[in-house]
Amino acid sequence: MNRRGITALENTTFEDLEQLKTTKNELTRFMMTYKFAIDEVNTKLNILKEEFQYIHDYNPIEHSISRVKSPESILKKAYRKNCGLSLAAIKENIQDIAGIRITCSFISDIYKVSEMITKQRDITVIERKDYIQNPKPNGYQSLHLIIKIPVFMSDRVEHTFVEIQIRTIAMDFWASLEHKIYYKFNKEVPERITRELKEAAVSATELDKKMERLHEEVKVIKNMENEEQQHVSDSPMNGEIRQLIGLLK
Ligand code: 0O2
Repeated sequence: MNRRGITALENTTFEDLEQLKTTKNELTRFMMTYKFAIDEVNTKLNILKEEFQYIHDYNPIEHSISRVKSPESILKKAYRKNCGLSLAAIKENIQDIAGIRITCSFISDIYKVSEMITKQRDITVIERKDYIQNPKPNGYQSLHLIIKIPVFMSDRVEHTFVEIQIRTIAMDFWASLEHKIYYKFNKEVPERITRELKEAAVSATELDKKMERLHEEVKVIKNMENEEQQHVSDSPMNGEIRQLIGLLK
């Protein structure tokens, strides 16, 4: 440690240390709130997944990932938004500190999952951006929700923002690679690449639509098969066979 550092330490009072400890505690609890908010939404997602699978024999959620924004990214965003650096200002103005990304199998699943989440009574929808109905000019597609969820701490309830992005596998594939390419080119992408990325987004949409159509067709075939099976098992002949099997037991 250099001389200046030693002098600073020598001049530190007990009150300074106490203040430092309080600030550190506040900051840790602040960040923990977002982790708990994510835990709560993840629990809801797990319940929806399991129940949906049980009822419909099908799971609309392929996978989901979550993250709490790093303190560095939070500060950068606070500077960019010029919203002030107090915890209260950050809490109010930065709504994506807690983020969850849900990847669905089909476009229709996105809206099903979104509805299942937003109709829960303890969730308040603050904002809904449908970049599927209205893709961004670069081709980006996703359904974005900003929700508020109560987090029950030991001494208070914190109503906490969570950003939820819901997209298909194809949309996610495009967004992940676009993010990488953008990052690699240091945010200055040549015009040809921008155009080709947009074309790739259109191809991803076509793929999504094709898969959705096939999914619907297979559903109709399955339903017809089920009805046929039901018809066979309801027939009087089948009743007699069941009786015979019963006697043989
Ligand atoms: P990160 O690192 O993913 O969190 P905001 O900046 O959130 O206040 P904005 O831009 O209107 O306001 O929010 P929007 O449109 O809802 O987008 C927020 C997030 O969506 C981004 O977060 C990205 O994760 C994603 N996103 C939006 N547009 C694009 C895009 O063109 N390409 C890709 N790959 N992702 C996009 P962050 O904070 O930018 O980044």
